[in-house]
Amino acid sequence: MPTSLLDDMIGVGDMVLLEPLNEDSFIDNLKKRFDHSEVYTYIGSVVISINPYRPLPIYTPEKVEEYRNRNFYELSPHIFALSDEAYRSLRDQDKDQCILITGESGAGKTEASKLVMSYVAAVCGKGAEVNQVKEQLLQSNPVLEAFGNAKTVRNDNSSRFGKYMDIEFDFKGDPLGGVISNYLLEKSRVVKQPRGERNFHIFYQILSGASEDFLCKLKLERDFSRYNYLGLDSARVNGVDDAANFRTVRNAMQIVGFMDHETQSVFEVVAAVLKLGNIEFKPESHALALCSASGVCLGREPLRYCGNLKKTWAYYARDALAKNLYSRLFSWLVTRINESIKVLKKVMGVLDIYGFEIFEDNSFEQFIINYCNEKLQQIFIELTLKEEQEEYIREGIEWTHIEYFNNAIICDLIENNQTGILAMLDEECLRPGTVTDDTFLEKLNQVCATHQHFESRMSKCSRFLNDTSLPHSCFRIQHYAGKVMYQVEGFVDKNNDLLYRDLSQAMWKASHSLIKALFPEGNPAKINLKRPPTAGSQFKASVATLMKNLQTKNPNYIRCIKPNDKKAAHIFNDALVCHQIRYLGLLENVRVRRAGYAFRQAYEPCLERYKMLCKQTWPHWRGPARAGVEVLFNELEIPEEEFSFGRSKIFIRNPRTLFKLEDLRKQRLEDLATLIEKIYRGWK
Ligand code: AD9
Ligand code: MG
Repeated sequence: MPTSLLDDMIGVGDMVLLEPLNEDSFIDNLKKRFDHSEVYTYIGSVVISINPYRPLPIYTPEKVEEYRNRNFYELSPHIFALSDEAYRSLRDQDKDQCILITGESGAGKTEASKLVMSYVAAVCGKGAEVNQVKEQLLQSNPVLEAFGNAKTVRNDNSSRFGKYMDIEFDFKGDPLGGVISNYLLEKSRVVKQPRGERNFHIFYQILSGASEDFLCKLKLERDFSRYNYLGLDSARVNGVDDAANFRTVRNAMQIVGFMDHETQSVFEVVAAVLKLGNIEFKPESHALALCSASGVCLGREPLRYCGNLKKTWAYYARDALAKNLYSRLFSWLVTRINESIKVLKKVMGVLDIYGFEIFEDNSFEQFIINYCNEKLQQIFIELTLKEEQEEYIREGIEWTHIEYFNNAIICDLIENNQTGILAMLDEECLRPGTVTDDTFLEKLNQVCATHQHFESRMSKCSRFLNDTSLPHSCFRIQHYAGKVMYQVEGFVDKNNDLLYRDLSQAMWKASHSLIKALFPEGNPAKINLKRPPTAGSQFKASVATLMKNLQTKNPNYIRCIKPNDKKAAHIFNDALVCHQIRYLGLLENVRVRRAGYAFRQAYEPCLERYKMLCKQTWPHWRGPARAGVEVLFNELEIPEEEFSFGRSKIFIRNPRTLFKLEDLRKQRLEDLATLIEKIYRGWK
């Protein structure tokens, strides 16, 4: 199949046009494009995005203008084209949209979500009021990133929480506001970070960027190494200016609408968390005392907590308090931002979660993060097919169902109400008697042993008895994106997420009004003997709500791919990319798209593009566009089985037909050019 010279060089922009189609050609195409700084490629309307790991000059205001109001396929693939399409469908067809951004950690999801938001902000409405709304929406990003992102081994700016933001528009398509939902912050990071990683950015930002005066007020010292919670390695990150970022965050908080005293309170809590980490307990004192004397600024009154806790428990309680304080502060920030930006009209949702991750040691947090990614993959599968099917039905076209790998089975392993891992974990956490991580694992071994995607050496199933790569204290899940071994240690505790009631009460008694507000359950008048829901079940419920919400909207997909493990520009690791396109199911995606009708286009633009190929339609066709396309296809003798006339669009089955049209068009243009040149020469 001849493709154009340009395609040979930089690859085809839409994988649907790739000939032949196989894994090698798929990767080769991505690589060619990547080498030519073409980081976006389509599969139909799905955008594949490869992280360039360097600034590209393709997000300028001029580019925005270029993509504005243009048809999806008219220009080279770009995240702006998808953003434009989504925005216009929302504005003109009144269809709620959602943008689903997936990919593993470091693949570029967060950057993509910001690009979508900034594109939409650039093209929608003007005027002082609208601009203020836009600014508030955009500036919520630096605030949440400072508090919810951190440097990990995989990504220097890794999201440690999931975020879904609905941007709300009025009937004219002007933005009115938004609502943010956040998903489980990885709060264990507050007290401990894996080697080579950092705590949340805000801690380093405040120490680097706050004035002497402000630090003094907060009773903080500038030196990171003074704080136990900041760990020792990787305090500075290459290319990251913590001090400058601190100014950005403060400015953003102001734009979002935080009052000065609120900002002050927030930083006081951040300082309190840092100082909590430095509290030490003497072996002989079996009492835990959190008081202002120890440097924790929790209000004017000294705050004391005395209980009969052993030393290890004292540290445990201290860390539990720090984690709770911080994660509640985070949720409060989200609520507070929502207060500034909330209204309810037609919406465009942007989902940017933490990507699938495999570390050396994987714990409860990775389990939750990877579960969330399973659910998103699941919704991709459901909605891609659903959308595809619906379009055929809408347009009155017949089509046959195509099989697809379905990860529902893995979701079920995790979330099944009776036999899922989360249910097992909850059951253990609620069971009276001695409950440990090991008893939880035993239970898993009994219930999940025969599940295809579950592996454990202790399981009754003898499949893994001799697998020495799988320690006794671990279980392994074969996720859609790869096998992950989870250390069971800490699961029960993290799922329980209990804070000693006395500590909640102590916090509630603080004279610091924000801290008091963060611990409402500490109010003795409101003692609730019912156990709070576990971390796992809360997460499951919020993910379920999210999925329901997404299903009511028209989906737009950005599939992010990470080209290398080095966070480096210009490196394209074939094996790594191959692994990702496999688990993302991208090849199947192309096949589904092709098995039905590879191409579809509304009648008008189709006629516009090809009318030069037929005398009756060139240069003008008077009549409905559909009839024009009919005449055109007749004249070109395109076999009948190759296309279908839908209600508003022409559907073309085989990409070859499209190639043929394109080639004819190119030929015709060349002929015209030669002709014009001849005439021109004749004149001379
Ligand atoms: V995680 O699951 O939150 O750990 P993400 O969100 O997928 O991950 P992120 O968007 O944070 O990854 O991208 C990682 C880094 O890659 C960014 O900090 C940028 O330095 C770099 N990046 C990503 N996308 C682009 C881009 N379009 N242009 C330039 C980019 N650099
Ligand atoms: Mg991210």
